[in-house]
Amino acid sequence: MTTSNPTDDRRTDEPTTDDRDPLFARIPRRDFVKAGAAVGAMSSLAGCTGLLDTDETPSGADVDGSVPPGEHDDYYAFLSGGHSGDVRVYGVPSMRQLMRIPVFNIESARGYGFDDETRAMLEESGGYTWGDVHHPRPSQTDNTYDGEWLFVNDKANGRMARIDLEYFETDAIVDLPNQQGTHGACALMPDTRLVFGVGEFRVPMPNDGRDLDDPGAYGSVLSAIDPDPFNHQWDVKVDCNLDNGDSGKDGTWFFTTSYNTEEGVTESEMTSADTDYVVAFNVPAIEDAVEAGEYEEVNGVPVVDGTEDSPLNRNSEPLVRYVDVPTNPHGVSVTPDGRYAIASGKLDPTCTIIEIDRLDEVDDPNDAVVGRVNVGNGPLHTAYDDRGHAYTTLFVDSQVVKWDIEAAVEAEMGSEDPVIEKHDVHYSPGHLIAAESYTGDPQGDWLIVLNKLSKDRFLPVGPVFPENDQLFYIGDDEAGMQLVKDTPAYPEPHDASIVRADRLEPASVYDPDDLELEFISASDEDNFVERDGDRVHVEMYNTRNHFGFSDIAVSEGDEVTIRTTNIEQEEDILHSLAIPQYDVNVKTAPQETREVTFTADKPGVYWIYCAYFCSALHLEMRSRLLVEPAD
Ligand code: CUK
Ligand code: CUA
Ligand code: CA
Repeated sequence: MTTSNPTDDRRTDEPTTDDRDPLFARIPRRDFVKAGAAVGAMSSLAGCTGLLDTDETPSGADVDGSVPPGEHDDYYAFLSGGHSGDVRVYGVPSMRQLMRIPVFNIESARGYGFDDETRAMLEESGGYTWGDVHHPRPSQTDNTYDGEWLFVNDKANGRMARIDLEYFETDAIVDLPNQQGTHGACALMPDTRLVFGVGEFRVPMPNDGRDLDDPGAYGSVLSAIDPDPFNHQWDVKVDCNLDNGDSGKDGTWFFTTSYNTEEGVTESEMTSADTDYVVAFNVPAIEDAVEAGEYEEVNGVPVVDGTEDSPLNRNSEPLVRYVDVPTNPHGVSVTPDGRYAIASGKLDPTCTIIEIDRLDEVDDPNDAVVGRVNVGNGPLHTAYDDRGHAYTTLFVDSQVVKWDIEAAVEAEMGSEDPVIEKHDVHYSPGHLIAAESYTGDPQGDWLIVLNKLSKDRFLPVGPVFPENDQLFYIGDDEAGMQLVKDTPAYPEPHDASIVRADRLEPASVYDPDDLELEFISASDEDNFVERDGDRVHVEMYNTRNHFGFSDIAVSEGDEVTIRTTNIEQEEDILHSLAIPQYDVNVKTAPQETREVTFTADKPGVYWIYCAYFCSALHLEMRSRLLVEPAD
């Protein structure tokens, strides 16, 4: 493997300061030198050439990405957990993992899937115990992250979920009945008016046993969801499959790739054609069709016909435009200025550039293709900085390639000239994401490359390897891309979003008004045990170091509901209500009320305890569940 990371022309002058990057402002000069040495040492160990010659004085941009103990990162990164079903929150540039947010999985430490409310949410969206999260995309206002929500897909079961970024918790899941694998996920920009789930697997519609072995009759849909409340609005149906998706910046077009225009069911069928599509959905035109009643209802959802032969596509304003691109593309992403949609070739060594405004003007959508740059082998995804550069992952070459977008539009089709630099990554990268890359205003400093394979990069831990998320500093065009650190990741992140920390305002305690269940104070009236036949309802507070009741007596066979409030005012003091052998563990953060229902089917004494280490008397924070035998 080769790199063309420039080292020889490295500047040796004083560090530059960059107002946009607060890290520069707070790291004194001597720490830059230390930082540079650390990077140099790491890169030589790793056999990664051309990062830094430690004999040289590092330039200002040789940032090692370290954040001193007690200090905070500049960015949040939200990484998808893949088939772990969660989302992970990292700080950037430290790459410290700060939190995990369960979404489609159950997670005992957060009580997620254990209390009645989250259990019902998972049950009502299909009752699955797992999901496959690929694309975490934050909401935006005016093409800027607004810190309100994060939307994610479930490729395993055709669902989308919404994460509330005040509480960092999943607050809604919607099942998309006409979609089997929801792959791409993204909101409609600039203002998150809709959220889209992109259907990857072609299936009969409805998928009720008809057309079992008639793949020609299968189809996929793009599903539109109202962000608040999180409910399904409509689908638009296509013949081909759909893969990744991204939104234009002005509320008109939504783009997806399709790698199976052949409508095949085997790998060889799916790769038999020379070209596939970027599928461009004209969202206002589709909404007009829905409004005009031009749809068929499938599984209770209005489905608009966006297939190639649809009469709705023969209007002056087609609902869906199909742009030919080389075979089996993968990622598609819109440039920060909203001008171009760029599709990565996967099986073809190029990225195809579509000029978005031209889609409104041209008769043949292929006339909207204004550039095709030869980037290298296996291009999968493309991210952007604030200086007109695109960064594309090359899965096969295990590299990231940096190229110039306008130069690629100027250059001949298939030219390599727009390529500025290639840098090795370790190994086989899928997505990459630059800070606020998919907004109107990328930050241009940090880039995370999500490598599917780590091979030799970490201590061996058996046959299931961690992935390797590599952090690059990309803020110095003269020095080139600089590899700053490797970060092992539990399987398996696919994509990420990086959001400036000051755009979020996370809560540190709950506001009881935001919760459905009523707050239970320490007063006697609020705490009671009520029996109605064989139903027992308990309400009790919890705090350091006790529960509202020291005993709860029930009879074998009772259906017991315990509602509990953590009445602590102080942040970071959590308690849980755990019941051994009853599979109960409900976490309550300060001012939070949760409820759990179970059947007391085992007679005996069960020590209700707190599973969060909350104080010196944490072990004494206990209550007894006494289950009287039935006979
Ligand atoms: S991703 Cu889902 S297969 Cu390239 Cu956006 Cu990994
Ligand atoms: Cu409360 Cu431990
Ligand atoms: Ca194909």
